[in-house]
Amino acid sequence: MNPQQAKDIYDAQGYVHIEKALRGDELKRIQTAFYKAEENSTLKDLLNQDDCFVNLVDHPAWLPIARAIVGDDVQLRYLRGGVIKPQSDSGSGWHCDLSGLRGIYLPDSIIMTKLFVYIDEVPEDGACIAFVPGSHRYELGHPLPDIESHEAMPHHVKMVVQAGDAVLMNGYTWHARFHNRSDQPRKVIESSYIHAWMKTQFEFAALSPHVQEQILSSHNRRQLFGVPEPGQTDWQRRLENSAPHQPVEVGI
Ligand SMILES: O=C(O)CCC(=O)C(=O)O
Repeated sequence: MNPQQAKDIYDAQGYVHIEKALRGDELKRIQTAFYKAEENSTLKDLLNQDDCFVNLVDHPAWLPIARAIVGDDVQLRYLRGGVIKPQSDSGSGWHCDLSGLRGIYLPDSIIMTKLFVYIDEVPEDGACIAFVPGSHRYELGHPLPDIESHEAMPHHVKMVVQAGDAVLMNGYTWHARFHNRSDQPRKVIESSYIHAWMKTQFEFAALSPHVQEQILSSHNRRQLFGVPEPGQTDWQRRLENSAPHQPVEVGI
């Protein structure tokens, strides 16, 4: 699956499953760093814990897909780890993250796309994320059905994933996390990509000098991590190898 094929699936369904996005030694390294952060209660601050988490932001398995989806002005909104306990009533209920947003025609806009990177497998009875395919095209205000369980949502598709798989989800797609009925905790790294002119949920200044150095040395990383670029407005920002920003003259 190349980035364009992944985007086509995402555009049709409102999500795309990227199988085996991480594997081998790289997956092991990230798993080990994640377990350490879990032990140290630093999952909410992964970027400061290990360079392998910084490297996830521009990872070749999904950044080209996120870039094709969001555009060349893509930037990170946040990145954090999370663990859902085994045998827990930990479902989220069906919802749409962007349903409260006004002034944008969401069925035809990309405002935010979420990325889930799975540290361990999530079995069928685990805390799977599930989607209603195509719901990212529903009209604004389309009501969620009044249902009593996650399972009762018509046409839903549950993501049963392996360690190292990733899922990209349009922020307007109907989705839910199911209760965890399995004996396994669910471990995931969640992040979100937005446009460079939007507000991030992390502070660059809160990153360690070492992490800041990793970011400042690259044009694309400066954009992805929201570091201002002297002489450029946030509207003008583009990743390298993009067509340059061309202001268009309108009106008379
Ligand atoms: O944890 C999950 O699988 C989904 C979380 C969720 O519903 C959300 O991010 O809006």
